[in-house]
Amino acid sequence: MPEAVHVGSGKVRELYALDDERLLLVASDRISVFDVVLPTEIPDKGRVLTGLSAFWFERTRELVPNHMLGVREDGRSMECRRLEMLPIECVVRGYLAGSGWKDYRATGTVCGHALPEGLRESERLPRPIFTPATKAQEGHDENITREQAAELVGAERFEEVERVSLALYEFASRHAAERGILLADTKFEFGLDGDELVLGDELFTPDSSRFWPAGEYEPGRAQASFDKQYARDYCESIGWDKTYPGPELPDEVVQGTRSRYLEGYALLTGTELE
Ligand code: Q0Z
Repeated sequence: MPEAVHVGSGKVRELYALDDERLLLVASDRISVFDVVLPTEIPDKGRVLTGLSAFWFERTRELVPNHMLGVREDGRSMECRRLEMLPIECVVRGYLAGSGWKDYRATGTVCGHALPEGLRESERLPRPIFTPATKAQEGHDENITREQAAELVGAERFEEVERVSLALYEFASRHAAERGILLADTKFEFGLDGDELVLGDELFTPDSSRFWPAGEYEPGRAQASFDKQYARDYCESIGWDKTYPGPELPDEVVQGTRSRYLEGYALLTGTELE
């Protein structure tokens, strides 16, 4: 039997089967900006993202079991339990950004949650909300109502993933806020091992969450991204039209972006990446 069989690709990650029960999730150093993967890599980005997921999986074990079996020596590869994934993305929003802000501006609601009038872009919500989405094979996930989500996974399972998702967000947003970082929103993917609900995929990484520096927070506008702002600013400064292929990044932008990832990792985990 070969050591690992490639079974899937994300924009910046690869998935391999190790055997019938185990997968290997590998985070690359690739970076996507405005949804396009750039030709230039950010050294250590993969190890930062896998290290962050591992940090959070270890610390949230009492809230919900997760798929992590271990991180390999390379620091970027995580061995996981193979799950039967649920067909919804579980999103929690504490602030009004991205598609949540778009939907609110158009309808005054997000995924069926009625919200107060007059909220501004990036504003903190009265309380965090669970806003499920479908998993798009290509393109962007589409927000769905709680009723649609309950139809896809069953009413009982829906209540469970909502309760667990809100508890996870509460735990991580408090941890982050104590370290000067706002967790605006985040996405979870759950699966089943038999009848047991298990948290899978990645957890509270900058690719699955919006992290904002608390010191620069100002509602009424889009917030600077903790990790990618350097790269985004550069890409806009050269007039790139945001279609494939993206531009090469100059070394100073690579180093600046790498520093932000390492800084975020150190702030959140209290340790430097080895
Ligand atoms: C995760 C994905 C990636 C492409 C499937 N523990 C699990 N059991 C079963 N399936 C998955 C997991 Cl994590 C699973 N994805 C997302 C990740 C490349 C797609 F690295 N798809």
